[in-house]
Amino acid sequence: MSDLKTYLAQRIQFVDAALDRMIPTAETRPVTIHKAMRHSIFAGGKRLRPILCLAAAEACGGSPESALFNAAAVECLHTYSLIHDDLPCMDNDDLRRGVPTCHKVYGDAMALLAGDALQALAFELVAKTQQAVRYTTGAMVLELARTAGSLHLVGGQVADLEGEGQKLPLEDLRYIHESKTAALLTTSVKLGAMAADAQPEELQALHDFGMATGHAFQIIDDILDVTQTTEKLGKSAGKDVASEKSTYPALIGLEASRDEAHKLTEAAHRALDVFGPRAERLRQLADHLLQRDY
Ligand code: GRG
Repeated sequence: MSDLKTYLAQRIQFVDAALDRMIPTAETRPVTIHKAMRHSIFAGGKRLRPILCLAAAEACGGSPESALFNAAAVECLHTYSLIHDDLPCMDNDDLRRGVPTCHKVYGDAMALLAGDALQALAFELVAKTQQAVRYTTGAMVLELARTAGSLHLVGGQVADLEGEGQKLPLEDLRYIHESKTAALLTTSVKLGAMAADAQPEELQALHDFGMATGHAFQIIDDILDVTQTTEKLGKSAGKDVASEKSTYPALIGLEASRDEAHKLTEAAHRALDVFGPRAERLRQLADHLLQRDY
């Protein structure tokens, strides 16, 4: 097995080449919208969700190619959520992935539409995934739809916006993390597993893995917001304090937040026990998310 750094670099290349093929070119009419979509997609994200999707497919005995449409789909959905989250009517951010946000370059209307188009494209891509024995393509579309909607991503964003300026109980914060962050990470691994025709107990294990890893991921994200610079993160640091958001560091402090993220990563490892050595990459990825510094 290649070392994690090489693996990540190769996987980013593999995913980026697929996205390049699957998203209309910047010369496709109307060019502005395709330029705007490509601006945000190719600004240099870490590609964690598609990488997790492909690694989950492999843990279930499938090929990365079988899950490639689903992997590209989760990146498109994720990028749509970032574009909309950055709009002036939401978090109002100028910087994302180290470059000016979509609306700063293309204006609010075009950024809104670029997000809309990426979300539609995400569903188109899942719909192109070949069905497996246990999972129809419709079941995969349903998996993404539930996560994108008001019970998860959108719902989490609503609770997040409504919670600004308030000290939320930890239970509410957990709900926000599960909805706006862990749900899409979970769907990423599940869509990889479904494309690879996972056994039901493997799908359940990956659900548990995704929720634990996703929760840890958001806690780390909140820690980085107060401990890292804007330059390092490629997005504005210190936003949570400025917008008086409840976060783990704000509610329980940095050390206890780190402990919590560690415990969740241990739980993510335990969830993978059913796979034995086949899930080694997923274990490495969970550790990588815990140790990341941007
Ligand atoms: C439906 C508009 C809308 C929003 C849903 C997902 C979300 C809620 C908002 C996006 C912004 C945000 C703070 C999301 C939480 C998850 C998170 C930390 C995203 C950043 O993910 P990374 O670090 O980003 O993987 P890159 O740029 O590397 O892909």
